Amino acid sequence: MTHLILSQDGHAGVMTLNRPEALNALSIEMVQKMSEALDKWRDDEAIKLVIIRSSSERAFCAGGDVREAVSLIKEVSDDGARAYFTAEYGFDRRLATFPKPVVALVDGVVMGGGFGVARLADFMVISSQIKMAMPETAIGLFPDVGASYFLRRAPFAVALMMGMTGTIVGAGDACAWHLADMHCNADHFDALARALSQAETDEQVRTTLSAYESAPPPAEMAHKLGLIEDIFNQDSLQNICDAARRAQDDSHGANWAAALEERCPSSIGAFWYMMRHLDVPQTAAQAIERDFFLACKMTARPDFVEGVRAVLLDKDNQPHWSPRAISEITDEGLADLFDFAGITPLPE
Ligand code: QUE
Repeated sequence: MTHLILSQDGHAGVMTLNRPEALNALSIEMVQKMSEALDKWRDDEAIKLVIIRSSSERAFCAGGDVREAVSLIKEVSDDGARAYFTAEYGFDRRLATFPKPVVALVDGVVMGGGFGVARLADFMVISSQIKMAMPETAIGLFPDVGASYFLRRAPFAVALMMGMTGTIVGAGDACAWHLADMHCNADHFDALARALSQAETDEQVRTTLSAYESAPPPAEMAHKLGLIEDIFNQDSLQNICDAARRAQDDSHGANWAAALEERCPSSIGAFWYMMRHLDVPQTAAQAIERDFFLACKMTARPDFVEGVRAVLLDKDNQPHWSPRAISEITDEGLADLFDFAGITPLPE
């Protein structure tokens, strides 16, 4: 079975993710094929836009194939994950800088590296059934693929909440927080793709999209922005954890407090530090290039292999993190994670 189907429909180059048994998790082979397709379509005058979608209503894409990254570390070398991230982020950067309109049609699970693919497109169209998250703090990684850039479309406290806790967001909140561009009934995705394939100009892409837009379902968390700000706009990691614990009478507050206790302390700290202390990336490509350095550092630490073991391989959900708790995370330790001396950048 081919995990990526490439086709040309009218003026559109279409990529259909087709690995439903792994919720379309992105293997090196899939992202390399996607990169080759973009390189070909960039210079092909007959192609006026690109559409990215899934063959399955269960998932747009669950993320990077972190199982593959871990087997490279175990079988090749400590920096074996570098090959994985070179392929994945190389595609992400191509996508973010592609000169023709890219439309992602998103239904079902859209998480991690899959959220990246959807959001690095120019137009992210979502169905009412999406489950959207950046879940990497559960596996000792960090919200990558440019998340420190694109999550800022939402209020800052929401970006921190999503990145630190991996909270799953539905279509209503995704629209309310400007994380997606528009809602369209998934039953209309085929007709929308067909209509888009007839568009010859950027303007026609826009008007076609507008014609298929419909009201999203009600937001579930957006009315809790005040609570989210009270918790996540604290000036230290420990104060965020304490504020979440004080909010446990709220169902979301209880989930955030639990996530901050259970997920990887270094991953949570890394994202918080990146958002609070480092320069704001000016472009998605800049964010992806910084993420490459941090991914090389984070995947050379034991937490990544341990997190993938606990969540995806053994599925015992009992990871042993080191450091074990956020109370053990120091600013000096976090600053060390962002010392990129000696790491070769993401290749051109
Ligand atoms: C955090 C993640 C990922 C995850 C779970 C997390 C991730 C990812 C997958 C995944 C899911 C289903 C599959 C698969 C991978 O799960 O990035 O191969 O079949 O790809 O808690 O970052």
